[in-house]
Amino acid sequence: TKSLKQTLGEVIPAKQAQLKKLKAEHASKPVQQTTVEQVIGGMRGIRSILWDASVLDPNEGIRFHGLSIPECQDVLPPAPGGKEILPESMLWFLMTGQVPTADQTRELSRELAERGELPKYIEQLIDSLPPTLHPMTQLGMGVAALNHESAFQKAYESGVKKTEYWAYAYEDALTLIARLPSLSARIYRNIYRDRSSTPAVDKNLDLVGNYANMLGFGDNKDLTEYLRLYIAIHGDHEGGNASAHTSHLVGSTLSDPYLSYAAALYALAGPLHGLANQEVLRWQLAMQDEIGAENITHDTIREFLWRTLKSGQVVPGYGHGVLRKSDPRFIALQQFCDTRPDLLASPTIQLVKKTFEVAPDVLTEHGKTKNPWPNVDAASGCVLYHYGLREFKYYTVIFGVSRALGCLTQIVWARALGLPIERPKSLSLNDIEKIATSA
Ligand code: FAM
Repeated sequence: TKSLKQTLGEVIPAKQAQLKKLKAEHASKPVQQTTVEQVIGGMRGIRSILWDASVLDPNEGIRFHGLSIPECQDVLPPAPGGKEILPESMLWFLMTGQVPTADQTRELSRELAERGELPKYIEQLIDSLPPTLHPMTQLGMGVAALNHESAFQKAYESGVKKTEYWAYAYEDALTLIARLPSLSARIYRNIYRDRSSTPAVDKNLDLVGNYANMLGFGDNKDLTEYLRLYIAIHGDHEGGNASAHTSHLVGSTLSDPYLSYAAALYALAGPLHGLANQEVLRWQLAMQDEIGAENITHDTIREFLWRTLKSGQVVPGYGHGVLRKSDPRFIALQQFCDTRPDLLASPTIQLVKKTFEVAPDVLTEHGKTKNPWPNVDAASGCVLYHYGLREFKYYTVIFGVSRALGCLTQIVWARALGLPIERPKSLSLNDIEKIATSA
C-alpha cells in the first residue's frame, strides 16, 4: 500500500501549481475591506491566512476537505473492532484530502508506534519537574526539547533546497505526533499516579490504543473509543484559531515543527481557548457543590449561570469566535453519550445536558456574546470524568495531543507551498484615528 508520505508527495505539485497561477494572475486583487473594529477587536473575520484542510462555517461548523464530522464518521476508517474515527485516518485525510484505506490506516498506526519511544533525556527532563507545574507547561517544555532530534533543523543547517523543506517537516511532524502519547502519559503519571512507570509503546496498538494504555485506562474500551473520536475531531478547526495561527506564524520563520508546536500549546493553554475544557469541569463541579447534586434543576442552574455572569466571569464552554450555532463537535460528543446508557445515567453528563437546556437563553438575555451556543469544550470533559479520568487540569493536554494533527499538517503544507515569513502591518492609535476620520 502507498504510504502517507508517497501520497502527500503526489498531491503537492498540483497545489503548488494552483498557488503559482493565483499569484501570477491575481496577486493585486483585493480580498476585503478591513474595519477599525477588526484592527482593534482581535482580527475577527479578517481573511488573511491560506489553509486548505478545513473551513469553518459559522452555522454549519467545521468541514474537513468539504466533509462534515458525520460524513467523516461514515468514511474514515476506525480501529480494528472499533467504530469511532481514528486520529491516524483523520491525519491522512487532513494531509492529503484523500480517505485512506483500512490497510493504509493500519500501516500509519504501525509507523507511529515505531517512532513512539521517548529519548532518555526527555524522560529525565519531565521527571525533573515539580508535580505542581501545570501539565500544559510541562507538555510544551517536552515538545520544545524534542527538537534535539529535529530532521528539519538539521536539513536547514546543511543547506537543503527550499523545495525539499516539506519532506523534513513531515518527518518531524510524524515523529512528534508519535511521541505525544508517551510524553503526555508520563506527565499524567508523574503528577497524578505517584510517578508510576509508563507502559512501553505496543507496536500492535494504534496511537490512542497506546495512549489509553499508557494512561492506565487500556482495559476501558469505551474510553479508548471516546479518546479516538475526541482526538480525531479536535485536530483541526480552520487556520485562524489561536493555536493553529501560532504554529503557522512561528513555523513561517523556519523554526522547526517542534518549536512551532510548543508555541501553539502555550496558546492552547489559555482559558479562552483550549484550557476551557478544564474550566468547564471546574465550573460544573463548583455548580454541583453549590447547588447540591440532588437539587439540580433548570432554575438552580439558571441562577448559578447568572451568578457567574454577574461576577464578570465568562460561562466556559459557550460562545465562539466564528461559530453562531451549536458546535458540531459538541453534538458529536453528545451523540457518543446517547448510545451508552451508563453515560446517560452519569450525573456529570446529565448536568452538561441540563446546562445546555438553559445556558443559551441566559446568554441571549445577558446580551453580550455573539454566540450563546455551546462549543466543543462544553461536552468534552464530562465523559473523561465519568470514566475515572478526573484530573481536569490535565484535559487540555489531551486537546494538545489532538491539535498536533492540524497544526503540524499546516506546517508541512506551508513549507510545501513555500509560504514566506509572516509580517502583518501594525498601526498606531493616531494613525487608525487619521484613517477613520478621513474615510
Ligand atoms: N460567557 C460570558 N460572556 C461571553 C461568553 C461566554 N461564554 N462568550 C463571549 N462573551 C462576551 C465576551 O467576553 C465579550 O465581552 P466583552 O465585550 O466584555 O469583552 C462579548 O461577549 C463579545 O464577545 P464575542 O464577540 O461574542 O466572543 P469573542 O469572539 O470575543 O470570544 C470566546 C470567543 C470563545 C473567547 C468567548 O465566547 C468566550 O470567552 N467563551 C468562554 C470560554 C470558552 O469556552 N472558550 C473555548 C472556545 C473553544 F472554541 C476553544 O477554543 N476550545
